Amino acid sequence: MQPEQPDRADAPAQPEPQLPQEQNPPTQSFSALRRDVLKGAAALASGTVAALTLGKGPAAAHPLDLPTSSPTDRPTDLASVGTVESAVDRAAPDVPASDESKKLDPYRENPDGEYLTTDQGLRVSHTDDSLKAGQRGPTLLEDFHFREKITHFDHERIPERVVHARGAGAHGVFQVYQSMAQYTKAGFLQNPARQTPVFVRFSTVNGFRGSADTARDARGFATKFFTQEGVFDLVGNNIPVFFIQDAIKFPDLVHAFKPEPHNEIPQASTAHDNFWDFASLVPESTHMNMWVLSDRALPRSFRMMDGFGVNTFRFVNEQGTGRFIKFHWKAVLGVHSVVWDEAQKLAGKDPDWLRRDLWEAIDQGNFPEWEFGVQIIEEQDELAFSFDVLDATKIWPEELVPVQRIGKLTLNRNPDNFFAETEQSAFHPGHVVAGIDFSDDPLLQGRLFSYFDTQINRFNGANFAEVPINRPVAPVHNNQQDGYMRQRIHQGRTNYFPNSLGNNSPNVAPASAGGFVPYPENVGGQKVRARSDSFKDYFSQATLFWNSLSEPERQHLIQAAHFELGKVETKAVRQRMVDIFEHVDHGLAMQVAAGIGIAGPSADAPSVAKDAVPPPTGRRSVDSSPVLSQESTPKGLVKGRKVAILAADGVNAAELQGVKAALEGVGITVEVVAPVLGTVKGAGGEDVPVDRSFLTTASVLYDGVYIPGGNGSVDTLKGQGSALHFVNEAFAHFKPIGAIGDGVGLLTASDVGRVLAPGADASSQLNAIPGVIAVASGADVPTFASRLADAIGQHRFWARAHKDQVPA
Ligand code: HDE
Repeated sequence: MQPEQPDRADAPAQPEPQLPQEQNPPTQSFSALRRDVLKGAAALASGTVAALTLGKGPAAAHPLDLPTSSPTDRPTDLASVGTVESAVDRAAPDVPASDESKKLDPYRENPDGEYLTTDQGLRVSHTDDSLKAGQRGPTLLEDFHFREKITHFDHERIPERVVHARGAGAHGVFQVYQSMAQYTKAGFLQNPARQTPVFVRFSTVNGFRGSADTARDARGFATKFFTQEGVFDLVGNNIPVFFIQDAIKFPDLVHAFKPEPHNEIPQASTAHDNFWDFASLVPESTHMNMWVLSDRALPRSFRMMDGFGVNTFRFVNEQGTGRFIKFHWKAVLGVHSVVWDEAQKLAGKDPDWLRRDLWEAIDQGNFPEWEFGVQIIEEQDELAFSFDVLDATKIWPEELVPVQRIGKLTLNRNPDNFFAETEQSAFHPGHVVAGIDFSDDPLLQGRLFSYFDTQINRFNGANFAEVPINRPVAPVHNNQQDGYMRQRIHQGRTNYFPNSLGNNSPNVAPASAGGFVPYPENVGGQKVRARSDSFKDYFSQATLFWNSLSEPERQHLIQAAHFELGKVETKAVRQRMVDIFEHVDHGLAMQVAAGIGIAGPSADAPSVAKDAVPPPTGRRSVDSSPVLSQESTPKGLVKGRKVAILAADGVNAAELQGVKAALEGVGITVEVVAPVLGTVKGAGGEDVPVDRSFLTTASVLYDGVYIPGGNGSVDTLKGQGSALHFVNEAFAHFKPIGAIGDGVGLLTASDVGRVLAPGADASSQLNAIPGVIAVASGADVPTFASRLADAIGQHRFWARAHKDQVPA
């Protein structure tokens, strides 16, 4: 920080801006950073996070810049984590804090208490009227402030990503559990004490930048590791396979799933003729289409989905030994989904649902976590499996190739600015570090070209790596120069290599000094436009996926196919898709056909995949993989879940507040929903604050519902369609519902009451329904709250019968 200039003596104190440097010097000493971490951790523990705001100026440390979890927090034994505690809660680590996460500090700008200036730093005295010749006269061209303000506004947009346009990002940290030196020399995978800062961007694939978060789609899961040896981008999805095998088909695929070109309809949806026309003609897409029709395409939260690198990469160790690998992210909270009806309603009620969830969770200190996993196949086993290891439409079943959990990712800080960070983050699978290399997977090979090209388009030039969010923390020295928006100021006379006038700097680095040396793979063969026969088993893993799903998941998939294909007007396309499903499973084909006006597979069914070949026999394979079912996902962690309490005047305030406090105590966000905002009067005259009115919220925004007792309250709610609908909808979406005393009456008054046998005791019938907890007035509130929290931890109760009788 520089001393204040005399002519600024009247201005609020402000540090001078600092020139960006190639290697950002630490802005704080380690001990100061440690102090901030401890302060931050203490604040988190005492719940006073809000009081700890960014200090002014570039040198101030953000208490959330640094992680509060340790590599030893490995939640391998999820049972030991407890039912409602996240692994992140455990003791803060005693590992060196890394100055790397401060790299954005020099670029931060905080207007708090400052004067408005032009882009040139000139203070502006008036910004609400343009400069005119007379109060009612024409605007003068001389008005540089007007022209700068409007011109800058006119240029506020950069091209949105052609795919993955809609996204949300967060900062975090990665730590490896133990050295992976046996397999890779990647610096960030050697030392469990090393914290590598990361920036993660989640996205949908199909929709435009303003589309809804909950569209049926794959989700992008792109991670930028700012390692000390350079940036490593793991640009993955939440689905482990892809639609196509060769990158040259990507433009066709994307054109087919995007809105149709003549009328730009539909937005963010594959439910139209073009997409399914393409899918029915490209059988290699079948496996991915099964995943997209499954619940995986409707994540409840970015925090509750797994991630996959999809393509096959290589680990290379110090000895030069290469191995095929696939990358995984395993969500500590488990993989959970919403139902399709809910997803569609969320798209209107809160199109920012997933973005908001991520933001709020991090804001509340419920830091999302994933374990980093790798599957490793030795080179000599390249041909040992029934699938080709280079085929991105295939998984490596975990039963055959276990996922080794090697580290943990924690997202602990929201961006300061969406555009500067999330929108401008530029990912590229070709950003690798020494120790990680590519395979010949033809999808990956094409991606290695595409992403650099796309960034040049988005940033109007090749200097995108100089934008603060993309800057490596490793030093950058090369002879690349000039171009749009060049930031770095190259010093010295030489800008070429080799040179003698500049001491041959910057010089190339041998492998021993960390220089990247491509893996010396043997390649050979004829130059052909062709595909290996080993890629032509299009269906066996689609069948494997189908075989692995639980019954509710299968029904959801069939309903999804009914919806998607039900929107397809061309009958021949619907028929061809049924014929494709016939290759996966006859029962599946028949059930899909039954919902879309098709009799069943046609006599032509074999011809939809003329060049298909069965998987080779005698190689390692499985018919089903239980881990692919969301039924087997971790459950019980409730932090960051949301519960609505339905109330009106006359509510039993003790029952309301007791349950609210207990749920909040385990990290659940609780909102009181009432007919109008303000307060409701408790039966004893207490004022209970209301968080949302029925008009401004909906059951789809919650994981569960609680109805406390209180005659007056429940009588009012029984007379409100919105309250009855709230209950119906939560029930039909399989959500936990709890009610105490009179509150049970709202359940019986809603359509849930129709599933009960008349005359018999309502409460005991309700309690027999999975996920419904109905207790009498005077029941022990903590016990009830703990049962409700346990139910929330189960996510949904798919086994709930009769739900078709209750309208959502
Ligand atoms: Fe991408 N993809 N992709 N993709 N992709 C892009 O790059 C591309 C593929 C993925 O949050 C684009 O910066 C080709 C597979 C994610 O910024 C573009 C092929 C997987 C993101 C591009 C694929 C992905 C992108 C558009 C076929 C999962 C968003 C904007 C060979 C492993 C990253 C951009 C972010 C973005 C090209 C296939 C994941 C056009 C040619 C497979 C998560 O370059």
